[in-house]
Amino acid sequence: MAFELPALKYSFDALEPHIDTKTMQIHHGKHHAGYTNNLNNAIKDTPLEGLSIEEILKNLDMNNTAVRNNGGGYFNHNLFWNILSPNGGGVPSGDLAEAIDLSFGSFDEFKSIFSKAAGTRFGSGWAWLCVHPNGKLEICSTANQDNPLMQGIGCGGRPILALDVWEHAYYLNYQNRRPDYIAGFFNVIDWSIVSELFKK
Ligand code: MN3
Repeated sequence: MAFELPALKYSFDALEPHIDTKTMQIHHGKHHAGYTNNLNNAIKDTPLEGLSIEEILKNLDMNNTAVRNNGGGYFNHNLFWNILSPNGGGVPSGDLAEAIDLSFGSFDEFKSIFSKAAGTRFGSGWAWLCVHPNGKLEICSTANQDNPLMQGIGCGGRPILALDVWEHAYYLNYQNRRPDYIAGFFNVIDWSIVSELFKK
C-alpha cells in the first residue's frame, strides 16, 4: 500500500487570515503531494515498503537522504494539517494544560519558548512540542524535514504539535515576517487534537 496524501479536514480558505488560501493550496497540493510521491518512489521494492511511516522514521538510516527528506516531509505535514483548525486558538485544558504548566511554568512561558524555537530556526525547518514516556514535555526544532522520531537529531519524544517554518509555509502572505506567521499559528491550533495526541 502506497502512502496517500491525506485530505484536509477544512477548506483551503478556512484558516484565513492566519494562513492564506493560496499558500494552503500550494502547500498541500504541491509540496505535501510531492513529498508523498517521492516517498513512495523511494521505498518502492525496498524492505521499507509496507511499513508505517512511524516505523520507517524511527529506524531510518539517516544516510538514506530520499527517505529522510520525503518521509519526514510526509509525516510532518500530516501532523501539521491535523493540529490546525478554523475553530482553533485559545489555550489547552485538562491534562495537557497541567503538563505544560509543570514543564514550562505557564502557557505564556510555553508559547514564548516555542515561538523562539520556531523563530530562531535558521533556514528551513520545524518547531515541535513532544511528549516523553514519563509525560514530560519538550520543545525543540529541527532542520529541513527532520523530525523527533528520527534518531540522533537532538530532539526527542513523540511529537504532538508541529509548526512548519519553511518559507513556502508563509512567504506569500507574510514575506520575511516569520514572527507574525508564528503569532498567527497560535490562532489556529486545535488544542483538542493536541490533547488527544498527548494522551495516546
Ligand atoms: Mn511545508
